[in-house]
Amino acid sequence: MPVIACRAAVCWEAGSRLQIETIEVAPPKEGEVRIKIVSTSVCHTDEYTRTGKDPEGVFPCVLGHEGAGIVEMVGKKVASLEVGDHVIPLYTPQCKACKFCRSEKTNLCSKIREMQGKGLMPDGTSRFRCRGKMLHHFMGCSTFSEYTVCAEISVAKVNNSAPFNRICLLGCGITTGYGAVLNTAKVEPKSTCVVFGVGAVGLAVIMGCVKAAAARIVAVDINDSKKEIAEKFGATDFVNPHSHPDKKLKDVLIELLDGGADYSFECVGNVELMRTALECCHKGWGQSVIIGVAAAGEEISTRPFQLVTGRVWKGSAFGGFKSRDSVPKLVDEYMDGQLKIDEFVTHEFGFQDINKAFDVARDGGAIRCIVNVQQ
Ligand code: NAD
Ligand code: AHE
Ligand code: ZN
Repeated sequence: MPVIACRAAVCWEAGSRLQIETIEVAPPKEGEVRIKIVSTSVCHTDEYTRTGKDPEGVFPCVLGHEGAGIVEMVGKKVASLEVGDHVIPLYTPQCKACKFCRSEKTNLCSKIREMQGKGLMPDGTSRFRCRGKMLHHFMGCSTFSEYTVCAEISVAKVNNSAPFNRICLLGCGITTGYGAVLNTAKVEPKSTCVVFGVGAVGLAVIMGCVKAAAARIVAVDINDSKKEIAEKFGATDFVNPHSHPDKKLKDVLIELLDGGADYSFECVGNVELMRTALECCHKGWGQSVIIGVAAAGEEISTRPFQLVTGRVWKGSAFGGFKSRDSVPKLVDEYMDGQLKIDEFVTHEFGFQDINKAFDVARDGGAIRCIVNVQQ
């Protein structure tokens, strides 16, 4: 069975910049497929994991979880995918059989979650080697490689006329923010919403709030340059906390929204901001959804009275979408002009320049940087 030698961006240890290496990618085992990745992007979670802050970041590894490509080889007993299918790898799989998949209440399939968290394929081994060493997988996707191997249940087959360098963004950020509004919060028309953090996830939240016909959408970011794009997406107000040095941010927002928000969304990963996001919610009914990923060991806190008086704290992973069922539909929505993706793309690089994509993502100026892996 052919092992492929190809280029991949390897993160050898926590904190290191990625290195373009020639790696060996083994053929897919039973229930797996090998995918030629065409385009990928850098999500904040890749950068956060690269720094070593995520306990589930296991090194050396091939990072990346926002990608799109073409099935190159299928393993035994793969029934739902064929060579040549256009696909998006999914860090939240959908086996359709586990307790979680059978419940309408969650999208958190548990079938392969344990091994995925250890950076391994479902059988507890890796398909990647480089310089005589095993490389770990990441989030079941490892899209920073010309070829990767994923479990069949972690792959969505999509419309084969959709552009890879756009739909790769449905592998995480856009789907996450959009679904957090429509599936997790279920925002109603005329609601008031606050979105903390205007990155790709925050903008997708704004897009979801517009779709839900929210009356007020307040975007909060410490970077004033995000005001323009937030408003372009449909934010009605922009608040930079640094412009109110003498006031608590939650008081600024409560005043602006006549008692507080119906819904708030934390899209940064800052535990202090998560508290503000809960406490700026309206007494009696306000709901706050945590989307941001906080570093290992960090905890959230608030006075229990905040909850006793009717505020609700929730969280959302992959926008609450049942992944294999939903991602193909989102691709179709994009193709029909119903869902924005192009507007999220601020930079585009060849694979050799993947570290530049990390640099601009870190600088805060970028929304999403596309990396075309085959270039
Ligand atoms: P990003 O880095 O592109 O955007 C973050 C934004 O937050 C930036 O505009 C930045 O200026 C702003 N910001 C930073 N500190 C701030 C503060 N104190 N107050 C207000 N704004 C602040 O990130 P992203 O890729 O959009 O991801 C956002 C978060 O969501 C990350 O924590 C990421 O790990 C997480 N995430 C979670 C899921 C999930 O399924 N739950 C999926 C994707 C990403
Ligand atoms: N591994 C971390 C938590 C990381 C985390 O929260 N991941 C999000 C996706 S981030 C995508 O950019 C998620 O959906 N988690 C659900 C899951 O099952 O992984 C930790 O703290 O241990
Ligand atoms: Zn992500």
